[in-house]
Amino acid sequence: MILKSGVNKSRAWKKLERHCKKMKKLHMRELFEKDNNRASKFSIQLESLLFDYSKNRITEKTMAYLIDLAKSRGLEDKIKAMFSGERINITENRAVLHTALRNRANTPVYVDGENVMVKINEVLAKMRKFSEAVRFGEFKGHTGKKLTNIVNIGIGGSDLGPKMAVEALKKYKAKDINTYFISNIDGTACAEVLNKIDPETTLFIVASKTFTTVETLTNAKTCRKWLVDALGEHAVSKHFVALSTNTQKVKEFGIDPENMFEFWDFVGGRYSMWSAIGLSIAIAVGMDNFEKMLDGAYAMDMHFLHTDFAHNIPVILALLGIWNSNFFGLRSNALVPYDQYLSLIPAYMQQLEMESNGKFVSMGNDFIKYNTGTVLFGGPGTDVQHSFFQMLHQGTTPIPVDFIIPAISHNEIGEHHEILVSNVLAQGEALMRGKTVKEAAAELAAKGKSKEEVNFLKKFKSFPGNNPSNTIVFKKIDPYALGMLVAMYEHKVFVQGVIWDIDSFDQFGVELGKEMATNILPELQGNAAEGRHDSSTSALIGYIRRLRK
Ligand code: G6Q
Repeated sequence: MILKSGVNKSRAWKKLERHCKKMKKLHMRELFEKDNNRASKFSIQLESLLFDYSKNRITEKTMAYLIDLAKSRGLEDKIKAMFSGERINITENRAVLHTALRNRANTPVYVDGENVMVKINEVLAKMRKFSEAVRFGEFKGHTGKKLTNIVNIGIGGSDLGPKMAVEALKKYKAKDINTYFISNIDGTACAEVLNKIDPETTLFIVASKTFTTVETLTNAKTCRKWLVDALGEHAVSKHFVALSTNTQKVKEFGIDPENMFEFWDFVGGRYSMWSAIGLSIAIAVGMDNFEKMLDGAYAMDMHFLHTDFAHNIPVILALLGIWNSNFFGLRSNALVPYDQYLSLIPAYMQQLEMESNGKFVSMGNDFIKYNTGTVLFGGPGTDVQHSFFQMLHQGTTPIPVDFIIPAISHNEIGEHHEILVSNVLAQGEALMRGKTVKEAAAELAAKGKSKEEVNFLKKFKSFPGNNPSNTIVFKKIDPYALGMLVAMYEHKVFVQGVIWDIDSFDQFGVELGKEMATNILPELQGNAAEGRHDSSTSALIGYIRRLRK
């Protein structure tokens, strides 16, 4: 039977709760000592990607119970429903088909009887034609110059994906193309980019699914004015393109629909970098590389769709997250890529996870009584070892970590990469093993510390260990590996949403603040009488108005 809500009341959940009580008494050190095969037992390889999850507080029984939980939620059918275009985003009555965008086998995918692959392929072809024309200097600016500054104007899902991917694939970028991203409504974001570029050689890409987002439209208007002031109104068609689902609004903004790259409401914002939203990626690294990224994601999609749960990377990744959060009560996760090119991956995944699964109403329309999405934060290693890692090692609550590391660097200089790799491996081992008070005391004594010093310092120098981590290794950061990696996390988020019984594809939570900002704006400008606010908000409006006078 598939439970509609109240997953925490299910038999599978209760079994895990009882099992967890026993597991809480075990230290991972003991689990490793008892079983030499633990690493191979708890790791999965897909092509060059190795997912090692052995450093979790699990046994074979844990995994069997977790898989039972997934099955009891009807996960297999839900996965099929997503891939086949069912309207699984129930609050917005939409299909969820980012997988169709990278359906490299081109098998038909139907929404309301229409094979969406036809229009997906048309847009991919249009992206290829345009990105190549820009890259090879055939599509020129108004004054005949090559367009070498590409400015993506978008926010949230229309910014984070392209920005992250362009950074991750920097090594593949055309040397003469500079890519910029303007997202924040803060005028500084616009000003800082406009200060660096020349209108004659700039292409603005206005990326907005709805074409109604205030930040994007405000930034786009500012950039349009800047361009028109320099080159005149006739220049717009050579310097502005739009990526959107909303042709009407694109027209109203003053961009010719000929210069629009379409996508559709079955593509969620935070799942959209595979669509026309990826145009800046295609221009920066070339359409062949963009398609290799789609190929990598497709390989992960096929693995997710066709592999039994026990060997299915996104499924296991998701279940471990639920195990750590719902059963051990660990409410945050760190994501730490040991690769400078992946420095924006944590911000990207933060939106993916927290916007998708930060929900409190179930698919059955009830308020949920168990924890759903967890906090995700992170940054590139080794930098973050010198900031938040202290808390991972000696805080009062463990924080599960995902470590991501390519075996080979794009910049093999001296020993840099080996030092980097030794650090990531050491962190995982240290977080798992820890150091007992006894071990700390012995070390201090061996260093010649006095008995008093040893007694005083031994607890400070001890580490509890038993902190879960996953390690994801692949050969090298290339477009294909990036595609695999992102698709892996997308599916993880989906699986967790299914188990928590939430709609992972809406984001109503971002709306309340937006509405209130619309009301506050005229009050701040002195164009409207002050509305009804709490005393703190009123006082803040007053104080800022006084400072701005
Ligand atoms: C993502 C969200 C959100 C969205 C932005 C921008 O899933 O929907 O981050 O991408 O709000 O929206 P537009 O693309 O419509 O401007």
